[in-house]
Amino acid sequence: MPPAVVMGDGLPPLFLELLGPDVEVVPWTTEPSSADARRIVALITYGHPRVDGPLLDRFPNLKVVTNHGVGVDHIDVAACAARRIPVGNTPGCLDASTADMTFALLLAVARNVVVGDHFARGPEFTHYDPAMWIGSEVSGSTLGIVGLGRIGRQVAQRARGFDMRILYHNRHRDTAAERELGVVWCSLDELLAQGDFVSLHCPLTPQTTGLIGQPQLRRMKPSAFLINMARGPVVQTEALLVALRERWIAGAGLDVTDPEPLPRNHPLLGLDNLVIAPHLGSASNRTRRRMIEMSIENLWAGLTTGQLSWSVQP
Ligand code: 8YV
Repeated sequence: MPPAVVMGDGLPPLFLELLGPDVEVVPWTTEPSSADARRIVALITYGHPRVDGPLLDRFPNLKVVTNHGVGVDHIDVAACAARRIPVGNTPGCLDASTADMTFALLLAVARNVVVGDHFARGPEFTHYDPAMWIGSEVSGSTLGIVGLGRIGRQVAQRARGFDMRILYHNRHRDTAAERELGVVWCSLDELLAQGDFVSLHCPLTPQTTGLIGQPQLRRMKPSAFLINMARGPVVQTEALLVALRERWIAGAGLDVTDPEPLPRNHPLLGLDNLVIAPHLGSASNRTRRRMIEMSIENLWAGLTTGQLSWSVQP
């Protein structure tokens, strides 16, 4: 049998190794020749390339779109469904690593880990002064989780270890989580007003786009920190810039930005009350391996039975 031809860009060596010789990977293109386009039976979305109706229409033999990752805001899932092309993703396996990273950013910004690191390496650090780089205590503080899905729950579990009071805001109340994790539902406004840390874990949808803007940042305490582990456009970038500059809030930890990456001369990048990571939520060895395995399982299911192990509904 000739290898199945799939389109995917930037796949790391492990991905190619696990795909094996039965799959030929060709570079991502939105303008294939019609002969090339007919060969493509699957799209592997690695690192969020846009998939929409016009792109799908270029590939008449497409059987599956398999996404490396859980968030599918870059894929028009309804357009796929309309063409009977299943979309797979990798839920669950990245919850723990993303929750770990949430706490990495939260602790880093609250306890001056990054600015302290720069200082400790620099020429100014000539003697120890107990008055320097005093941060905000995480233990015993109040955490507000926006989006108590799988990842939000794992964040709550970790927060319990820090003796935090945990508020959450979700479209629906989760009484099981309230019982199991001791989390308390409240309105977004109340969560913003009470949280010492406000941590975003919702998917990017029309409802969550721009969710955190000037009025929401104004509602937060001047001592509070915003953590965005969701998607950049959930936070209005210009509003966050003003809030951090003018100290409406104490600081922010961002794993994602809008745009991503920010232009290299963006003023946010000059602020020392911001800790920023290049979208590392799921970037641990174990998680990345599992994401690849799940993407490949979905790929083969799409090419054979059409019934994916993990599929996204429109
Ligand atoms: C991935 C992510 O880095 O799962 C997600 O939604 O954003 C990340 O885990 C990304 O999907 C890479 O393909």
